[in-house]
Amino acid sequence: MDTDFNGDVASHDAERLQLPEVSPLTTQAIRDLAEKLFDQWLSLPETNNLVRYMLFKAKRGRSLNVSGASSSTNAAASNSLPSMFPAGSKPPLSPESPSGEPRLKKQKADLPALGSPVKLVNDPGKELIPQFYFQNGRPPSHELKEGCLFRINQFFSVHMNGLQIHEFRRVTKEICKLPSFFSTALFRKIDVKCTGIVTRNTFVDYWIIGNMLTKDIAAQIYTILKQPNLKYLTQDDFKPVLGELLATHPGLQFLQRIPQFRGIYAETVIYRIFYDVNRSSNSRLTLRELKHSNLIAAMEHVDEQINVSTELSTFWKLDTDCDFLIDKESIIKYGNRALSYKIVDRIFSQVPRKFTSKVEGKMGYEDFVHFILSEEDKSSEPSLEYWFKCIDLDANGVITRNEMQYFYEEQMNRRACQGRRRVPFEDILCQIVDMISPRDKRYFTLCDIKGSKLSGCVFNILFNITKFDAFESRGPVPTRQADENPNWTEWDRFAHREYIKLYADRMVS
Ligand SMILES: [Ca+2]
Ligand SMILES: [Ca+2]
Repeated sequence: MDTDFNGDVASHDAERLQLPEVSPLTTQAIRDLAEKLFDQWLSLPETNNLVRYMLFKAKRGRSLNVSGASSSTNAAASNSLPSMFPAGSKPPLSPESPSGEPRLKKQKADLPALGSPVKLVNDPGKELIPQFYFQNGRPPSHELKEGCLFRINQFFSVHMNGLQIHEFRRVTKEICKLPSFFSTALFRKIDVKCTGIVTRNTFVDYWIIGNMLTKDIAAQIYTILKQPNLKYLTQDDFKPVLGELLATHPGLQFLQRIPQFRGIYAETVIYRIFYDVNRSSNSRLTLRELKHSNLIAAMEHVDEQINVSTELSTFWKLDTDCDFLIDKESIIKYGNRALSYKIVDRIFSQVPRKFTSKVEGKMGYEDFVHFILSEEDKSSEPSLEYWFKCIDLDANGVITRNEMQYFYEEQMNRRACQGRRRVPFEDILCQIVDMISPRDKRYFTLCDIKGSKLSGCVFNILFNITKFDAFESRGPVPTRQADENPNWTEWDRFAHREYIKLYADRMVS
């Protein structure tokens, strides 16, 4: 959850909060810290249980009965609260300072510094809050630390002078429990002085004293890959890991023979990671996005090379002048001229996503990967967001009848040119509304679109004539292939078809 504080701070009752005047710089630092604290608190298992419990109670309309909710809070304030709090109950509030003293002053007197442990409160009436924020990460328990040290000592006892980079993989796998392709990145992170050696002490400093041991795998990866001055991961941060993965993965041996192909392969994998994980599409992968993803699983299955080859081979087929760019005409030819001019116009207006290509009117390879993943698997969330933006002509966050009609008209005319019956928009609209079942029948929100399994078909009706025809002749009944591989996504099926085509071409030639 990204907390947006814009404007909120100013609207608080400063008297009530008893906050001293602070400079804007300090305010920003406090906001950052508050957000960090909130994240940390939110990630605790106890918090998860509490929130789940409160949701459970709220859903049943029971009083949340949270300790700390003051019975004297005035009724006017509770009237303006969101309806998730049942009538009569109050959201948890911070208790008032009993002495009426400004809270910040009191905190300064009692606590040595921010980030230090919250002191035990002697008053038995007050609830004791266990420390949940540790400025440098949660320190390991005694048992965990001793267990890890034992394994480290055992390992380094036969490598008294330390380990070189090629000897470090076992440490990465067996002690850090990380995939072995993180070995080089981890080694370089520890060997800050570039000595080419990691000793027992430097490793203990980094892994145990630095509290890496207690982080979850997402936070470990984030810490290892991140540049020290940034608060997010960039695509470049993944290059060393991908390089190592592709060089060592048994399923990707074929790449050893074509080194120039390896770079582009690594790039494709990075683009796909960002397509799936970086949901804010700003090329800045945050720890929060990383925690919500199954990145490690995705990276471990990177050997499903047929998928990656599909993106590349399709790109090459379309890039007939070999300038590594794709123009509008090429996308029109995509999928046997399946897409309408109107939708291609929207893509090239960069509505769903701004192109990374620096050449006007042309998409680069990264842009193409986003396009093809969205086009070939319309069951994925990034794809639904991509096409939603295309259809939402006025960008007001809802798709209306007129917006759909604008796209459908071209489809109807194309079908008429093929001698097919014209299906009026009104008839199609009824079907579409049934398929989406929106909350309000006057428009579709992104939430409605994501909530229906048939949204992909709706988008095909609006701008992909080949898939529209296929849908009409077959209906939304699962195909035989779908029955055989129920876990496959639309993308897997597309990649499989393309792979068979490629294989057949190779056999012929
Ligand atoms: Ca080209
Ligand atoms: Ca709209």
